[in-house]
Amino acid sequence: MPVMLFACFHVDTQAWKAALAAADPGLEIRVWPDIGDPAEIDYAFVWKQPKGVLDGLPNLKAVFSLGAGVEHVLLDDSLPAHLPLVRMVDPTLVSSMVEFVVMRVLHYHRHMPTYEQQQREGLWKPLSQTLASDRRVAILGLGELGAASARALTGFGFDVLGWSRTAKDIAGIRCFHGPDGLEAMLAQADILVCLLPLTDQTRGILNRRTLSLLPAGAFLINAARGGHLVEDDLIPLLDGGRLAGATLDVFATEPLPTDHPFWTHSAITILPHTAALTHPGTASRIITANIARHRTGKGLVNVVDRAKGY
Ligand code: NDP
Ligand code: OXD
Repeated sequence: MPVMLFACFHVDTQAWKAALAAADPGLEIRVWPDIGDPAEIDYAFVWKQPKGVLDGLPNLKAVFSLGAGVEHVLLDDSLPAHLPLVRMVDPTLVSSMVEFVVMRVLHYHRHMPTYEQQQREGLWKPLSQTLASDRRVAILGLGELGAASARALTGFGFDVLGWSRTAKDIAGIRCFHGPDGLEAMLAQADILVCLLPLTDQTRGILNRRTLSLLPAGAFLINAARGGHLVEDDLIPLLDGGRLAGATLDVFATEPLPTDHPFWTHSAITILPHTAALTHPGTASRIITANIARHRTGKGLVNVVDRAKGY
């Protein structure tokens, strides 16, 4: 019977244990720190784990991340260099993120911040409505989440732009890549959505310089990682009118400290890292199917490329 170390933090452990057991009754789950004999652990399942949880597991065969983003594992020195690291790729996660992105893009597109302010003032004042085809929505990252969000936005008729590391050709999306492509795209982005992995190349990519390339009055939606945004740069850009608003789901420090100035800024919407939550039921079936592949020698899917960092 394969044994899995469960070292996922800030999640409902009982719900996950039940979902994993339902997906594969033959998988034994050991919840960290009660791991029993370390030599019996075959697989580890991690999320927001303290550094070092993967130390001293001589027969570990693969590590699974509860999240699509894996920087939390790659930064942990206890991750053995030779082991496959598998990230979460789940259609349920993708559709949750698409909902989130569409929700916030429509919110800004349809002037909701202004209407909410007008309501507070008791002001009845219709605003002119920009056509979706005249609203340029740019997505940083055209992977599982970015490409699906881009496609969904084209369904509303938005002018959708997307940026990736490698060149892409996606029907209905104006695709950019590389550093030059980034600048060209930012100059045309009325609403900018970040769905990049956090790597050495993307850390701090949302900063005073790059965000100043956006047309004045643009909106930012960061649903990727707090490390993408240079937090100190945001409020001056909002107060100076370069940016009109920001939706932030992720932060450099989570939970966001109670005295952080983002909490009280009227142009910032804060979410507690819930843009797309990994669903125990669907994700457990995906992980156990992947383990079954591994055990029959077929090879794991969704293995992270350590050199790229995602
Ligand atoms: P993928 O690995 O599928 O896609 C990543 C995309 O980013 C690819 O298009 C890739 O380009 C692009 N990219 C990576 N590095 C660069 C770079 N240096 N320059 C330009 N483009 C780059 O990731 P997912 O779509 O599955 O997830 C994206 C991120 O979303 C996760 O890493 C995670 O941080 C975040 N996330 C946040 C959640 C939340 O609730 N807030 C939930 C789930 C994920 P290329 O295609 O050329 O390789
Ligand atoms: C993820 C996340 O990476 O939830 O999946 O942030």
